[in-house]
Amino acid sequence: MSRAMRYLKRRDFLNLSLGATTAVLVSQCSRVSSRSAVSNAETNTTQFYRSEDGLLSLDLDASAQQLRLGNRTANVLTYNSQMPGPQLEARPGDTVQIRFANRLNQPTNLHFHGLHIPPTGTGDNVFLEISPGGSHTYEFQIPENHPAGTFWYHPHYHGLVAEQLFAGLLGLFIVRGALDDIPEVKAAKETTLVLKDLALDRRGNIPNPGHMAQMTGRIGDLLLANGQLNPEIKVTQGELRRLRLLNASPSRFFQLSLEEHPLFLIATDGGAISAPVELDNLVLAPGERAEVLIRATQTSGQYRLFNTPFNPAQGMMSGGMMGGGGMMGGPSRQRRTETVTTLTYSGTTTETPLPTALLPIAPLPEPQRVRQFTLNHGMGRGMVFLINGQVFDHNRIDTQVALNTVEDWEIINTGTMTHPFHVHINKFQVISRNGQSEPYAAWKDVVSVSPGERVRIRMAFQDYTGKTVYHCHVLDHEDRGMMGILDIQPTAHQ
Ligand SMILES: [Cu+2]
Repeated sequence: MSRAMRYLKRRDFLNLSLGATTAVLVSQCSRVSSRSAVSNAETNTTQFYRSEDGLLSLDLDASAQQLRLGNRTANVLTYNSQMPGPQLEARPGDTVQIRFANRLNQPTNLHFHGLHIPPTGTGDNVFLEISPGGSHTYEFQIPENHPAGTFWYHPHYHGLVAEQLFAGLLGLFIVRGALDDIPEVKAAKETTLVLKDLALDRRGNIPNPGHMAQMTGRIGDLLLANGQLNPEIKVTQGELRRLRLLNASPSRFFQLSLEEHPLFLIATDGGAISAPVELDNLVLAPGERAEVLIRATQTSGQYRLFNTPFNPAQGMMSGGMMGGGGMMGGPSRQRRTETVTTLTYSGTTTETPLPTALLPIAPLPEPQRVRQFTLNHGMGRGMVFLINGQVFDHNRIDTQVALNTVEDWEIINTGTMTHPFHVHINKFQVISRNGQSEPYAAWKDVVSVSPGERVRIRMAFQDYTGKTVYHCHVLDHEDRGMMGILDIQPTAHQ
């Protein structure tokens, strides 16, 4: 099917679904209403938007919808009636225009996770409040020197971030560039895998997260890949397959391994690494992305991509502090190994080799300043999560930096749970973890910091001034205070 045809089909469906969307809006319930009438398996078909002649332009709305999930119905929140939302693709230098409409019954906004774009105005402005029935046109340019990589968009309205993402509001934003032009990478077939958990009660509604979620964040027992349960990926013997992976769960960590196939890591949050790194398993914290190559070296059969239990309290600490998935380790349902997706072999093709080199990662200059950020939790009105002893305050600037400077930030976890620390707008490199350097250089925008760890990251503040945020990407922790405001000042004012 051509892109234009797919688009037309989608438009037809969207027009049909508008009546149901309006019915949901009438509902006063802040949860997704079970009265919405749409039930169409086609809603699981991802819509694609690619830039043309340097422009990526689209309408995007957020609305409550009823989707099919296996043999059950799911009352979820969607972008353009889809979960995940439309996949957006652009190239460095392109202009992006997104005419966004809020058809939810609560405020929302959009965050473009990982993109290096202005944090203000019509850019990656997380301080915007788009009211129910309101709209906003996001418009920005992706810089000419922006790395190729796997980025994504989701709501960032403080207090509702975990709830809205968990309910289904997310989509991929892919930037294509130099990584995609490396011959072996270009020759590889590409499959995107958006991993996200979900919970549904017997009526297909998302249940209240409950008491445990105050600590661990909300965790669902359904593991979805591209909005489906254990979808099949068809591969051909000899081929090289590129998987773009996103952990879009608000709180759940994934630990992935593929039966009989090593994973060759080629890119992290911020794009390519310098050469493929062979991994037996890959841990993705909430918000993290990775791209891996898989050599289809088997001849036939089916091979499962497993998610094995990962205790976010133990994190990467050897032996673990809590042992045996104790209270902080999350609900027991996290302790089962589950299949995320299944590779099925059929046919044979000429073998594509692995690339030997990817893209160099230049070290950042020595920092002008070092700051400390201590992560912990405490009791306020229920559980609260703290950075340097404080909960988030809209009216307080926590950290002021100067444009065109380099800083080291030490993220110190004195609590009992792992916190994936995320900074908006500028990517960083992890310099050390408890004094030890990382096994390979990589561009990151999320870094997991386990209990007792001290992680040093190095960041250059480039191109854009204004206020933005850093926060824990266990989004229930963020909604409960673990966020700070970063103000990037013009150099002249320092
Ligand atoms: Cu956290």
